[in-house]
Amino acid sequence: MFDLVVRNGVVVTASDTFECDIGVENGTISAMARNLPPGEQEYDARGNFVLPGGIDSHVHLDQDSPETGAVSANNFFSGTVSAACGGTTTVIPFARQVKGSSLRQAVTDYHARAENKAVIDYAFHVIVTDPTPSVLGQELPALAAEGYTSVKFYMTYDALKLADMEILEVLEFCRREGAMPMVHAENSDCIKWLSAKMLNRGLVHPRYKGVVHNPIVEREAATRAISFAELADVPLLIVHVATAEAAEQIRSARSRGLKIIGETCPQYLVLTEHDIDKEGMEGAKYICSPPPQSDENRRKLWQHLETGTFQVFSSDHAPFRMDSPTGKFVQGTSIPFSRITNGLPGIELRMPLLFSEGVQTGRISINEFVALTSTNAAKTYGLYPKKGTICIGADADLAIWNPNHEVRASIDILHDEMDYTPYEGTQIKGWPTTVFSRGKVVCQDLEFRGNRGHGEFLRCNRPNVPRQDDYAVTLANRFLAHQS
Ligand code: DUC
Ligand code: ZN
Ligand code: ZN
Repeated sequence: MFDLVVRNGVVVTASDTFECDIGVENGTISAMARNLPPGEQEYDARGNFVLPGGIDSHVHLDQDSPETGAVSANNFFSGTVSAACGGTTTVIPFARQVKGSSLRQAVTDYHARAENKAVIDYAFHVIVTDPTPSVLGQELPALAAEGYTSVKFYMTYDALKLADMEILEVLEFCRREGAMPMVHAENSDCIKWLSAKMLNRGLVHPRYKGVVHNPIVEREAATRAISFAELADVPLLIVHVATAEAAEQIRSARSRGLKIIGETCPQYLVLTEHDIDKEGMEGAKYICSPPPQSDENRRKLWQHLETGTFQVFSSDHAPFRMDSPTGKFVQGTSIPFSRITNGLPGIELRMPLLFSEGVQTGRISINEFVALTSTNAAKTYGLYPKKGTICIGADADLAIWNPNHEVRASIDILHDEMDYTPYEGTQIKGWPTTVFSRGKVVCQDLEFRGNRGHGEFLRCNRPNVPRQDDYAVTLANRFLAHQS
């Protein structure tokens, strides 16, 4: 007898859409067929899609800023509750090295933050800020062997950024060990130079954040990062791509056969510079790096999403409250745009926003939605097929998706302990009404129903970066999805 049978749903993976029941034993999928025998628990998914739970592979949970004193609004409990209630069943936050201390120390520290709190499964990327010989020679190889197989580095922020030689050394490590490098690609000096120009003229309103992060700033860094990856002969994921200019660089690199992977986020597909332009300090709600850009840029990013430039869609959830002395205004309430804490919340609305704005509008197929929100991240970070798809042997992480359920986005319905959502008032059509993590209900009808500490640490295998045509969902698939 199964522990759980999910019946009568339309199962969707990155490649297929079909009707069948799903039998679950000990948290994993053990049967997929029509008319399965009964389970101890029965769930009727008739009229709904059954999707693999989402993987949010770019989230900052309980990640404070030692430089400014800003404190994340989410610990691993509230952050993962919020994720689960939006259809996500795996998160990959960061363990950030503080310059001068060890990476191992950072990993130990973040484990302590997550243990007994996370309600869904989690892995960690490491952030390298100080690639000393012992970090490169001992710590990183040992951590990769233990399941930390993705390494993020920055090209901006004084406390975080690496010099070109350091970047090449990190990429060399990734090549040697088969680890996945990820980069925040923005040119630090361009930002500083433009910021000084604005501030010297007294141009301090949040709107100037967008002016300073001119699209050239991201394009310049993305181009160089791609060149470094080509030189080191290693795949590279460019995180939170905000501009069509950087997306063009990714597309061009991929067309040359390089394994350059692009990630974008809801804020770049839904928000624009008009949001940052709001009265007074309202614009602070939309301050992140890189910030949303023009309407035309947003339109082009959608085109890039539709045509395969991006493989991963993450939230870059970085929650800092407007009303907290350690939030957006930790450096003061009358401060220029450059001193407002960077980051937007988005972990809960990531999947509903893309479903509503992408699938319902016909911009992407539901299979592409699954690929972008779950499957491709699992492949990229070595979690596939335990996570990221629906197949026999996979974890029973399932999001029962009601395509007709309408929700008006509002801070009142979210679970992330924030005092605002940048998407307030947005009408969303399609919602994950029940979410299972390893066969256990974690969320039902927008309410958390899981258990603190249910989430387990996932050791990532070496990434298997697929060739381009394995990532791409075929046109035939898209055609079929639109027929149904
Ligand atoms: N930018 C980042 O690089 N990280 C978190 C938040 C942000 O806005
Ligand atoms: Zn970043
Ligand atoms: Zn980030």
